[in-house]
Amino acid sequence: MNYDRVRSIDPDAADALAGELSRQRSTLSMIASENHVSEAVLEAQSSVLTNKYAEGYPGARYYAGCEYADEIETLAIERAKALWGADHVNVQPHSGTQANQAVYFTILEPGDKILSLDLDHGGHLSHGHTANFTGQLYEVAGYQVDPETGYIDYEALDERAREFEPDVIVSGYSAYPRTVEWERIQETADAVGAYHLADIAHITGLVAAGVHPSPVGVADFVTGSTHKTIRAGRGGIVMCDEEFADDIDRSVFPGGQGGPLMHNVAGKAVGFGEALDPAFEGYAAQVVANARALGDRLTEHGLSLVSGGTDTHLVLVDLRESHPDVSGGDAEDALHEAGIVLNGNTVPDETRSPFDPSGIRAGTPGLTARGFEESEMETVADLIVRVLDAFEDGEADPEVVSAVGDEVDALCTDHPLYE
Ligand code: DSN
Repeated sequence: MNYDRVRSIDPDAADALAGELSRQRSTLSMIASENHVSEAVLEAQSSVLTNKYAEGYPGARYYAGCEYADEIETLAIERAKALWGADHVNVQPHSGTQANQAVYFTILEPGDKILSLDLDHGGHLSHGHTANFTGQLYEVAGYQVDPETGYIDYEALDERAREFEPDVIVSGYSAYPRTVEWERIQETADAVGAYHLADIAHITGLVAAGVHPSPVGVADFVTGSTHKTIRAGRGGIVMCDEEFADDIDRSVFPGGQGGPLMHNVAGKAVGFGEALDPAFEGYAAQVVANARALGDRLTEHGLSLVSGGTDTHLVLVDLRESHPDVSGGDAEDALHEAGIVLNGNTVPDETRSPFDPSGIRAGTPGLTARGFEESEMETVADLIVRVLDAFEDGEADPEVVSAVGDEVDALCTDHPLYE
């Protein structure tokens, strides 16, 4: 993989592209929402379909010359149906947020009510945050995790729903490490006459592989992204029953988007095809086993995990007990310096700020794609703790950071990426 053609006309852009390739090769990507796609998906995403306008849907486009766009989109749709078992799938959303937007546009009017998990308890901006269109167009109330257990407080959710009478309850989260009980939320939605949107953006691949229960067939709408635990390149999807199919399609295009990004749809087709291979189940199971190994080892070192562990691809560490003088932001910076790339994250009942929160979130999809297994995740946990323990007066000892960086280099060399 090189960027010679770019370099011949644009050395600055080539430097940035080559720099990013080198960064991914030489660091441990542990941002829970990121992954490394296969070279086949990369090739599909950088294909000539980037040149094609294809407003509409297969067989009913607003432009000529869409025969291959139709083929690739149909492949993506059929493969998605096989992976998740939904009646109807729209593969055009540019991202998970655009997938959620399509659902809101289908079922809500401005001023209608959304009930969703608070952002600092693991929710997502597109579930009703004031900085997002959802918080500006709709009335939003929050539910929370139980402060004692870190698990969703389903009883409190039910009570809140009965008081607030939402039009939609949103489940599915961006920093929640535990299995979601879709049926319990559906019972509440039924009791209050609300729709149920399950946003499985983070766990799309885990659900496809059957290592997390599926909300398909339970919730009215299921949205997801295609680049986190499933390795199909950037984008979103919406799934629903046949009864909402036409409305969802109209809400995606022309309601919320223009022409689909057909090169991304091609990436989805190829990535979904890869996920239909039985080997993908092994990958997804390893993602979870790796997250558990990481979490267990961090706990052995005295770190506190929100909910005490994980059932998914991520762990959320609350640093307040073990490292009260280290903020999530400072931890993120020092670990980044050592080549471990994760993010500072808010924790339930956050006492700092979203810009410099009290926790760190770490995920295993990317390292698992590079072939890491449990024993190496334990080594990674040891490295993370060495950096956290090296803090004094708000700064990590540079010698420790550098020594950890050398060990990160060795791990990366053992697990080459895009050779
Ligand atoms: N930005 C993603 C995450 O990190 O969870 C969600 O959109």
